[in-house]
Amino acid sequence: MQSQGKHTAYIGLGSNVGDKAENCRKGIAAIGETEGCMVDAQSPLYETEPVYLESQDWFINGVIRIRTELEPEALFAQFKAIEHAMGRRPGGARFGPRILDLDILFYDDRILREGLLQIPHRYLHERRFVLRPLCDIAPELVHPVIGRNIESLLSDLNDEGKKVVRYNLN
Ligand code: PH2
Ligand code: MG
Ligand code: MG
Repeated sequence: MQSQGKHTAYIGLGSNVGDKAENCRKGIAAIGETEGCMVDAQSPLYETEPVYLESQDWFINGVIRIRTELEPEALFAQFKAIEHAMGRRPGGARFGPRILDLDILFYDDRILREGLLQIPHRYLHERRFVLRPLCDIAPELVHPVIGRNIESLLSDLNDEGKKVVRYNLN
C-alpha cells in the first residue's frame, strides 16, 4: 500500500468554460489518481457569480481536503499538469475564464509568503466562492495568518453579497 497522508491540504476548484461541473469532477478524480495524494473530503459544488473580472460566465466552484505526501511545490506542479491536461493554456486574462483552476488554499498550518506559490492562498479570506464550500467541510479550521476560523470569516464577509448558489446536480 502507498504511504499517503503525511500532510493535509485544502484545494479550491473552479471552472467557467465548457462543462464546468464535469471539469471540476474530472479535476477531483485526477487529484485522487495522483501518486501520493488521497481525496479525504469533498464539498458540494456551487454556481458562483464571477468576481474581480465580472464580464465573464458564472463559475462552478468547490473545495476538497486531501492527504498528501507531496511538498507544496510538488503539489503545485502536479496541479499545473492536471490543469494543462484538461486543456488550460497559460496566458489568459488575469482573473479571466478558465477550464480548470486548482488552487492550494491551505497546507497544514504552513505559511509561505515568498515567491509564486503563496500559502495560505492570498485572497481566500475575501472570496465567498471559496469560504462557502470550505465552511461545509472545515468550519473550525483556523486561518494561520488571520487567526480566525472559516465560519467566522464567512459570516463577517463584506463582499456586497456576491451570489453563491448550491449546484444541485452533484
Ligand atoms: N476565479 C478567479 C476570478 N474570479 N470568480 C468566481 N466566482 N470563481 C472563481 O473561481 C474565480 C472568480 C480567478 O482565479
Ligand atoms: Mg484561482
Ligand atoms: Mg490558480
